[in-house]
Amino acid sequence: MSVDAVPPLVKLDLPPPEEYLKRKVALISGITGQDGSYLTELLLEKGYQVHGIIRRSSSFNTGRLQHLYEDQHERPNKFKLHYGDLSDSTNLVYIIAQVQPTEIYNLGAQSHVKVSFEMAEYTGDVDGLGTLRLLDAIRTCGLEKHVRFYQASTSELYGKVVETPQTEKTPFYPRSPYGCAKLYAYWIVVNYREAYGLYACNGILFNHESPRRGRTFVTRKISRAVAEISVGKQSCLYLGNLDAQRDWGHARDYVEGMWRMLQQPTPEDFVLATGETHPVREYVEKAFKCVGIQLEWSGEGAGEQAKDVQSGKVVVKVDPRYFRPAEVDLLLGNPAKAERVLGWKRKVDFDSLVREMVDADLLAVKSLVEDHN
Ligand code: NDP
Ligand code: GDR
Repeated sequence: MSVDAVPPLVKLDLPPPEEYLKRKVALISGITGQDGSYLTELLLEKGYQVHGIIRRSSSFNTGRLQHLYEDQHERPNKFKLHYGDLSDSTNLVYIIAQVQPTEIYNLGAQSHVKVSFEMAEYTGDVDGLGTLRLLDAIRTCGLEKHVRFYQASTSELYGKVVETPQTEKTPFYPRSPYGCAKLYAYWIVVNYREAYGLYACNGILFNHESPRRGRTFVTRKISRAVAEISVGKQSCLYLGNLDAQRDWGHARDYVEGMWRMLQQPTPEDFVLATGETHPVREYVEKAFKCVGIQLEWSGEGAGEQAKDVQSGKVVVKVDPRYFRPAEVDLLLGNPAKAERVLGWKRKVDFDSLVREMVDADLLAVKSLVEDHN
C-alpha cells in the first residue's frame, strides 16, 4: 500500500483543496502569548475567522486578547477560543476536526530559555513533541493537502556562534533544552513537508518584543523596572549577563512576516531579523535615558553595577542567579531572503522599540499608583 493510500483515521466530509482553501480560517496555538495576540489582530483585520487554543488556568490568562474578545460582540463568529494543550493529542485532533482550518500557526511553547534548564523534559514534550502532535493531528484528519502550517522556530537554534550574520543556511548549535526541543520541531516540520507534501514553513525568528512581552524576558523586565524606579516604587533592578547581544525587533512586524510565509506558492523556511545587534547593557542604558536617568557603571562580571549619576543611588546590579548554565552570546540575523521573497521588512527600529516599551510601562505603573491613592 502506498503512503497516499493510507486513509485518514478521522473521516471528514471535505471539499477538494482548491475549494476548501478559499475559506480563511486560522487556528493558533499559543494565542494568549505576545505573538498570538498580535497575529490574531492581523488575521481578523484580513477577514479571517480566528480560532485559538488556550490552556485552562486557575488565574486569568486571556488579558492580551481581552480587547479582541470584547470586539466580537460586534463581529460574532469571527473569533473563538478552544481549551487545549500541546501535550494532549486527542484534544488536538478534536479541535482540528471541528475547526477545519486553512492555516495553522504553532506558536504555543514553554518559551523561556532559562526556565527550560529547570523544566527540560516538559519543554521537550511541549515544544518538540507538541509540534509533532499537531502535525500528526493534521494527517489523522486527512488535511495534509488542505492546510498550511507555520512553525515558530527560533534564532536559539543557532546558539553557539558558528557564523554571523546568521541565515537560513547557517548550521544549528542549540545551547539550551529549549533550543534542542525547537531543533526537533524544526526538523519534524521539514520532514513532514518532504514526506507528505504538507505546506509547512519554519519561521526562524530572532528576538521580538513589545509592551505585551512577558514580564520575565529581559527587555520587559527592564522597561517595567525603569518605570517603577522612576516613580519610586522599586529601588534596584537585578539582572544576569549584560554582555549577551541580541537582534531585537518589534513583535507586530514579525507576525506580519509569519502570515506572508503562508501566502507563497511553495513552502520554504525564512529568517526574520533586523540585521542589527545590541548588548543587554545598551538596552538598559537607553531605557533609563527615556526617564532622564543617566547611568555610570562600575565593577565587572558578577560584581558589576550602575548608579544614577544625578542621585548617586545604585539602580542596577548583576545577580548571578540570572546567569544561564550555557549562554547564547551573540545573535545577529540576515533577513535578506524574507525581504526579497516575501517583501517583508521590519518597520520599528531599536530606539523606538525601547521608547515604546518604557512609555507603555510608565503609563501602566502611573495608573496603578493613581489607583492606590
Ligand atoms: P509567549 O511565552 O508569550 O507565549 C507562549 C504561548 O504558548 C502562550 O499562549 C502559552 O499559554 C502557550 N503555551 C505554553 N505551553 C503550552 C502548552 N503546553 N500547550 C499549549 N499552549 C501552550 O511566547 P511568544 O508569543 O513570545 O512566542 C511565540 C512563539 O514563538 C513561541 O513558540 C516561542 O518559542 C517562539 N519564538 C519567540 C520569539 C520571541 O522573541 N518572542 C523568537 C523566536 C521564536 P499561556 O498563556 O497559558 O502560558
Ligand atoms: P532569550 O530572551 O533567552 O534570547 O529568548 P531573554 O529576554 O530571556 O534573554 C535575552 C538575554 O538577556 C540576558 N539576561 C537576562 N534574561 C532574562 N530573562 N532575565 C534577566 O534578568 C537577564 N539578564 C540578562 C539573557 O542571559 C539572554 O542572553 C527569547 C525567547 O522569546 C525565546 O522563546 C525565543 O526563541 C528567543 O528569544 C529568540
